Amino acid sequence: MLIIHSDATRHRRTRTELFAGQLVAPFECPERVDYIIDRARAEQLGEIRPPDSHGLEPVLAIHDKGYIDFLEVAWRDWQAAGYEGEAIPNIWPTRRMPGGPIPRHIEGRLGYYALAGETSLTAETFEAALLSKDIALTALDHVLAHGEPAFALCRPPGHHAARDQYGGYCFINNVAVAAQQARHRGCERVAILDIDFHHGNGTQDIFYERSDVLTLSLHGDPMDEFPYFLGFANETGRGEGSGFNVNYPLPSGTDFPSWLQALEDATGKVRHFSPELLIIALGVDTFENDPISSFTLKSEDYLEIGARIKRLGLPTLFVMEGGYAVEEIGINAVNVLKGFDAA
Ligand code: SP5
Ligand code: ZN
Repeated sequence: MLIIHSDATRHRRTRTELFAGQLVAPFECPERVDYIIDRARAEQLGEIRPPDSHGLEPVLAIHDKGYIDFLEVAWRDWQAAGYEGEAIPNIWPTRRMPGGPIPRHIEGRLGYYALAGETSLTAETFEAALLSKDIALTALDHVLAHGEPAFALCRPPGHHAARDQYGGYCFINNVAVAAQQARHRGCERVAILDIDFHHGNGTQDIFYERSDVLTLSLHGDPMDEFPYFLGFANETGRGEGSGFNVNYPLPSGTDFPSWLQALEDATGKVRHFSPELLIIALGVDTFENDPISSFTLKSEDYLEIGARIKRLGLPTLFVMEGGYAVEEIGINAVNVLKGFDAA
């Protein structure tokens, strides 16, 4: 399988993540990509190619212009305010004070555009987010041109990012940008199947009122897990999009047999939709030793996941999302791709 990868993803290396009341070394670190690419090489998974530049237009087909402009200047404005740490929001337009104008001060603008406070913004953030979507779009080019699968080794991840919000380590929604680009290039129906441990809230929200992009997500029950405020089973789409969003909130401790049942239901819905393109939001934070998650999948299980996805017989784009058991992330992510290729 073709792999799109860039060494430049390592330029995003933040120092701080707000976690459990402390600033800790971020879970979403550059070494994640090192382990995956090393394993892909060792397993001779396929050719590794750098991304091509795709410009901003595909991004603006999904994201708000004001939001993208904010990402571009946020670090400069944060520094200009005299702040010395990495940029972290500390106030939001919450339930009792929504609806005002977008603030002028960077502290207010951070809260306006952030959906969570764990994701630090730094000098390299905007460039990194742009590179990550170029990786996804280059892999998409290959799938569309040849009908063959491809793996976009994206970092930072994307599925938590909404039209005008960042957080959950995500800034640009790579799978959404790729899906919209595929629509633009003539795919009538696109399915996005999100198997990251966390609900793909950004992706759901972006396509919630559309019937041309089917969104499905298997994830930890938001009653107990990030992002807490979206991802419930009764969220099935709105208007035109009614019936075109499917959520599988699963309890803490979910094991592989139970997880597979949800996957089988989801693949049945994908089949029924008969998309021209399948995009997998590939997170491996469902792994038993993941430090921030609570499912119990084992490394060998990821082979079976790849095989099940292959059975759909669709042109398939894999896009990397989460996975924080860094030493095992290479084995787990590459096992999905190996399982797909072997089936
Ligand atoms: C792309 C991706 O996987 N983003 C995940 C972002 C999660 N950030 C918040 C982590 C907070 C963990 N809290 C643990 C709750 C109890 N399991
Ligand atoms: Zn995740």
